[in-house]
Amino acid sequence: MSLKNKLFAGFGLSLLFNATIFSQALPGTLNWYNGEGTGMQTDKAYQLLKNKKPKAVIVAVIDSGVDIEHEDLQGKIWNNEKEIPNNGIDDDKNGYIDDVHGWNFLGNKKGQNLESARLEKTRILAKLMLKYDGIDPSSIKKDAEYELYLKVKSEVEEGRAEFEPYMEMLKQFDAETKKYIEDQMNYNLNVDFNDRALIGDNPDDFNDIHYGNPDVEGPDALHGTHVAGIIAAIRGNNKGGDGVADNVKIMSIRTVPNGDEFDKDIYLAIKYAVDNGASVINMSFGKAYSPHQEKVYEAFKYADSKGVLLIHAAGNDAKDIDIEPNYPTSMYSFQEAPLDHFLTIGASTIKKDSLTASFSNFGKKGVDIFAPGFQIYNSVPQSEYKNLQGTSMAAPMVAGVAALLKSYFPSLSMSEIKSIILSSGTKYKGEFENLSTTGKVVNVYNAVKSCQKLEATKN
Ligand SMILES: [Ca+2]
Ligand SMILES: [Ca+2]
Ligand SMILES: [Ca+2]
Repeated sequence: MSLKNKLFAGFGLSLLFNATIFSQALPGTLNWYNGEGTGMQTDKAYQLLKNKKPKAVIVAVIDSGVDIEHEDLQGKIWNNEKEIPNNGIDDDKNGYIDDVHGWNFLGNKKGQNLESARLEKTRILAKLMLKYDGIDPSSIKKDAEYELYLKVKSEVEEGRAEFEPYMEMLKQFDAETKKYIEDQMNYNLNVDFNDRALIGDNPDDFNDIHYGNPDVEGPDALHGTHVAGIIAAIRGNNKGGDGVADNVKIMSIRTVPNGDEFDKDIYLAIKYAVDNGASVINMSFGKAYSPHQEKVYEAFKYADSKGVLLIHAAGNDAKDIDIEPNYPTSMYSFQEAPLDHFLTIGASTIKKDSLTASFSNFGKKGVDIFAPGFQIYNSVPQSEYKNLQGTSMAAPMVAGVAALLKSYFPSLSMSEIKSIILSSGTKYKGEFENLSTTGKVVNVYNAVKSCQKLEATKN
């Protein structure tokens, strides 16, 4: 990929977060994702629900943080009723002090927050170079670890070589591009940057869990606030966009920095969400390497056993994830059986003749279904709004749908709801058919009709 393309695809947070940013609403696209045509038919589905009373559902947003004071998220933020804020006491004894709206794993007790981090390949290289750098190759055992060392070394070196020349001409770039290049060189691809020093724990010790702080917004909540808005933004108030679900509470769990998320934070975030009442967990993040994938899978199995639905963005590299995984995944090499409560989501567009978003990952086994992830106008911090795109936006569409269905049909299990989301989607013929297990785009109207039928059999 050329630098220009990379910068475009990667503007601001996007390479890390699977999103591309546009600053203005595009004509004719406001709330398209909830509409008819290629949309999810959410608005039409609400006609079927007029006389039904919903029950609030908690959705955990494991992300960069959420602006919980956003005007379009008022009344939509989870409140931990059993926790008294700011008294320095873990009132509900869940292991987290003053966690009123969620938790921030990327911070310390002083209230300082980690903003930028290395990519996982950079972290792996930093560890392995202590063992292999400067050692005569003929004396080294050529095992899998050594192969990994060579691979990440060349990837990090290639990355740095690509950005290095631009460091000399930073003045020519706008602020956002300049920051992107500097972040790559100083943090993401810098083996010498200790990205866990501020937090102070050992990221490889999963028993070392007393870290973080209650600041669920953090220094850069753009991505997480947009994700939260797609799920929950107030509908029909003529501000920003409409959320998918009208009776949800967002639990913000800050774990995703500008750089790759840590497996330990993801593991703990999932456990936190499950133990504190979330029914759905949105995961709009991903990375190429995952050193503690067995532990992440353990957390997934825990969520699965409790009937909590995990929803993961497929990623934005326009690649087949059946061949090259994007972690976390529903198909770990060591996994005994598929998880019942896991969905991987690709991104679709408003246009029927180019339905697949050009950046979206795909996979006949690894991606379950597609949902709108292009030209999505919704909330960003400071009560503002932006158009973003990415599979990061498609995943919360489905998190919103799952929450909507659970809120209006509480007698249905999450496993039944997941099956209905997959079976009730709109099928499209042609190439699109082969990009996911279902070949479909989510259809809320059909899903509600299926839920009504299933609910009737239970009464
Ligand atoms: Ca607590
Ligand atoms: Ca407290
Ligand atoms: Ca709104």
